Amino acid sequence: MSSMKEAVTKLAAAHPRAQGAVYRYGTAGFREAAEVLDAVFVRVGMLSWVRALSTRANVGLMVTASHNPHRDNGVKLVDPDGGMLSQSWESFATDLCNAQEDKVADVLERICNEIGVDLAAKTPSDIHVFVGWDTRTHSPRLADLAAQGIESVGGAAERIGVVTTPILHHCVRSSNMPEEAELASVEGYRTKLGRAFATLVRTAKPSPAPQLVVDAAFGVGGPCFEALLASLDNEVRPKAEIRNVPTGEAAKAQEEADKLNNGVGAEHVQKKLLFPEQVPNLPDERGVRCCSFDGDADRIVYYRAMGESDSLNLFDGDKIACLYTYFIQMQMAALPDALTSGVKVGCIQTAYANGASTEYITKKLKVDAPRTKTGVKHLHHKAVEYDVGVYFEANGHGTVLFGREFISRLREAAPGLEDDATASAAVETLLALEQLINQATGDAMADLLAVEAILRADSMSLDDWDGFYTDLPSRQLKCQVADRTAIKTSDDESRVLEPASLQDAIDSLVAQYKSGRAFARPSGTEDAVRVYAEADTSAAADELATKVLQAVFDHAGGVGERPN
Ligand code: G16
Repeated sequence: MSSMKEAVTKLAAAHPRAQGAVYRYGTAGFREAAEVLDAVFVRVGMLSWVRALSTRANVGLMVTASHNPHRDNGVKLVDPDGGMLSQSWESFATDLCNAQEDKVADVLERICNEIGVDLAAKTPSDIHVFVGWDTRTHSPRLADLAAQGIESVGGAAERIGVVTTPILHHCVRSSNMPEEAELASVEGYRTKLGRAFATLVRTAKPSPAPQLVVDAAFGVGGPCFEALLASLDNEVRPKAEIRNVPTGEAAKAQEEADKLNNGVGAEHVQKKLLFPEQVPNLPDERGVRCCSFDGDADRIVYYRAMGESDSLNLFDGDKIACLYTYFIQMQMAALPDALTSGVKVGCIQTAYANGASTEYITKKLKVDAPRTKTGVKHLHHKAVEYDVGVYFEANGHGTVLFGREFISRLREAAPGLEDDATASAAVETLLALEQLINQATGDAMADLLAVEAILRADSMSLDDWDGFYTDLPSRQLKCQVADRTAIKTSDDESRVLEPASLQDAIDSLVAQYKSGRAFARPSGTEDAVRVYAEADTSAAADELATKVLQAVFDHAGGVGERPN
């Protein structure tokens, strides 16, 4: 047995799979209770190095369970272009993580043979796997296991420490681009965003920065956003106050761990339509602009308390996508035809997108709005088909991808536009947006700065933004079933294929509601089935969602109490 094979087998044996565990690659990678993940981490560490060798580029591995409760953890694998691991590799990851301990080396060898990687060949000195982790108490240990996995197959792990998921994506992407390689670090991330944000704000009409309250969900976004804010020039820095930030005191570690995503954060606000704790402080902060990150800061939603009853006025991922698309279309309209001819703009959504947002994008902005399955990996994949591909999930996960050719076209044209101030400003704005908005994945901090810059640039109030369209009332619920993998859906997840009786039940329920729409799908990050319903009134949407949830419970083996 070669020494590498021996090292792999020894490490796999030292960190066996949890008894009876079947590891599934979900919406964003493996995600489970932290205590059953040791085996997964050493093995995905090994695989990430194989991926780096097969692409001859740096890749990344992020330890986080994002919006899940603190007890869970997970891994997000990042490809050389900064996107999620290619879907064609998900089955390799699944095979490796589920292999018997003494077969791990064989499965790894089989994968290497299949893709033509020789692990025994001389290790390239300039390639590594970036490893980052969030603030969960178990994350550093799991990151270390991943690094041991990488090193067991001769790879190099570059530990970048406690970062948001999008910072890790940024580092990987930049490190593989010669023109950006010097920015492939946490400091480089801040420099890049700071420069682009300053450009956008300086070209805007002068107006005082409005008050903004940020709920960091007791996650990694808190310390990272504090550092980012501190690095911005005084002159342009948003007037943001960050709340729900872990103090970092060891004595409070468990107490704060339990607060992560618990009654706070983007998932709580967007799914439950409830304010997070402490944000805003009412009634003093009625009408104040607020936003929430999720646990690893790759999602953001905005909101404010409105009216005497302090109802929640939500600006979810759909509204952010509409703001981006509207603003980009405005800049495009200011460009000479030669720069925009043949340029395709699209705004990608999922089945969760509110019908009113889709209508605004397609009818008002006259932009394509195709839908994909849930999961940014699917939206991202579609967005690259456009020269400007805006993509957002309603839960606040999204970004804008600018095609390389379109950006080159703008860069080359810029010097010749000096006599046309409007066109010149539009080019500068689009180029700065491409630098500010994360080109690899959804990024709460980058999206926050982009939204703030756009609102300032266009002198837009929250009322103006809110007035783009009125959401159709909707409700999202979830319940547990015995085996959620038994539920199969259509490609766009709008219909259940198995069990067929469940879709029949949903169809007959939807038919009873004016403007009714509903679907159910198994979550790829939690042990739950999610239900979405829309109808003409809030009460009707709530009722339809509850009835569909009951149908899921009845037809798909619900566990626990029947929802009512
Ligand atoms: C991940 C994915 C998102 C997805 C979310 C929920 O987000 O990156 O694209 O919308 O899970 O997925 P599901 O409905 O399958 O549970 P995060 O922020 O949790 O990593």
